[in-house]
Amino acid sequence: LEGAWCYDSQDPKCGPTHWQEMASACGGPAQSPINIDLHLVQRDPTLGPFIFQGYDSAPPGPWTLENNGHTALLHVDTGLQGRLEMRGAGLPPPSYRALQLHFHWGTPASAGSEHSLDGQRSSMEMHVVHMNTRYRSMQEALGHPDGLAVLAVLLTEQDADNANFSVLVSGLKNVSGLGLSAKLASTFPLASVLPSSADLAPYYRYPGSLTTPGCQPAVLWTVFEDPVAIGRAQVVQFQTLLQAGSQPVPLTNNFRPQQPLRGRRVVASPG
Ligand code: 1SD
Ligand code: ZN
Repeated sequence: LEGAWCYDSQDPKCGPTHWQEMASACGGPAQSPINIDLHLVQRDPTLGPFIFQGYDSAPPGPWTLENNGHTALLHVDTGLQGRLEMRGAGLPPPSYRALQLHFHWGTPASAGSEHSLDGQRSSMEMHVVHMNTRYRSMQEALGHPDGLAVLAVLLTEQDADNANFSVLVSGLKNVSGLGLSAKLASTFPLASVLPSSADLAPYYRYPGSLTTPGCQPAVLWTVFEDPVAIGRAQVVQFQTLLQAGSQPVPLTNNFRPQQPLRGRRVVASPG
């Protein structure tokens, strides 16, 4: 049912305008990503800080990096020992468990973030996907508006590499083709790739969806206001991944077009 979707850069015949033919929710309400119009955002004094558990140290691992033909995806959920959980920040109890992180990017000439602030897109966007621990499976979580919580981090390009991404970026050469996966040389603290002092960092919150088919409206989105830097050469490593096994066609512009708000409210963390 969801096997045939793609981005326009891969093949316009299965691009975002066709997603709702494969997954009807893609044409439904509460879709992501969106532009965040800072003048329309309301501060919500009840939104507290995040409480991150396990994000400050490198968990046991190993972590597996995968090229799934749509993105580079790092599996960070390695069971009980390295359990990574967050709560607080206006999220419903009890907690959300980190499952994976992945990226959206453009081309050397164009930005590739999914969200934007006042129309400003960033070079890349990282999503850290979390599942509500009250649900037993991804399938169950996808049926509830609070099933997932995704942390979105806007990545802005700078000349120097960001050393906190170097283990991950080094792994990309081992997953150049579709369907390849490889263990990372080491794990790293999740906090090291989030904005500094992420528990207290300002953020925007809105109810939305997966940005890929089936587009289920099951995501409480957090978009951090502060970007994280990434090196120009590191961005190129993502843009060099291939979208198929053998054809040398690079995977680029793997972001969904922005979706209408349709009456939703975006709120901002206090102060
Ligand atoms: O594109 C991802 C997809 O790879 C998968 O991780 C899904 C969650 O199961 O989430 C979407 S996204 O909305 O985080 N882009
Ligand atoms: Zn994503």
